[in-house]
Amino acid sequence: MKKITLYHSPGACSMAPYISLLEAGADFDVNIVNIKKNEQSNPDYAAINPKKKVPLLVVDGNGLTENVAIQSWIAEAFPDAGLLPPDSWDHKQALSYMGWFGAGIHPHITRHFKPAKFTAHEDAHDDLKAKAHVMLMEQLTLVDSKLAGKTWFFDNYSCCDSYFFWIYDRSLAEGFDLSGLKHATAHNERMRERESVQKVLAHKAT
Ligand SMILES: N[C@@H](CCC(=O)N[C@@H](CS)C(=O)NCC(=O)O)C(=O)O
Repeated sequence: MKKITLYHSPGACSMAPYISLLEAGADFDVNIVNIKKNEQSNPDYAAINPKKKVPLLVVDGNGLTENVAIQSWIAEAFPDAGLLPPDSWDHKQALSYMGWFGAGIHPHITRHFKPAKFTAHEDAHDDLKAKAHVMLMEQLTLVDSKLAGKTWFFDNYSCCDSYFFWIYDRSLAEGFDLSGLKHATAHNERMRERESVQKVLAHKAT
């Protein structure tokens, strides 16, 4: 059996693979890297993940970064969980969703959360945040339309659902009003009923 360790910070995007590992019934450890305490920059962690980000998945001593890759690995390592659609086209559509969430949506949340990372001018922060908000809402509205009439992104629950759960939840934490996104909001409510999600939400940093 493979030794699997997920490096995770509560509230961070590492929630998505954490949920997927639980959904897969995997035997794994969780090591907390609290980004609120900047622990991702600790030399010990930077030595195993020079990107200084979570998530990091270590499998038998080998590290894998980037949500899209980690989620894909989990789905392939635990095929019985059906975390990616079996049909080849749908499988690529699932990768397309996850690529979008990671590269096309997550950065807007980061810009809103930490504008100081993107400009040295404090008087530009409000403008940067306002633009990030507009761009984020545009993307979330599009995701909302994709979820119309659906329970999950595909016929069955997949790792796209855990990834979007984090996007939605993190956007709420930024204080955005998402109540107009009816399908995405219903998706979030369905996700919150899952045992895996409840367990991950209950796992706080110590
Ligand atoms: N492209 C990466 C993004 C990872 C990422 O930005 N993680 C955030 C947490 S949500 C992080 O570790 N931030 C710490 C920092 O930027 O210092 C992925 O999808 O895995």
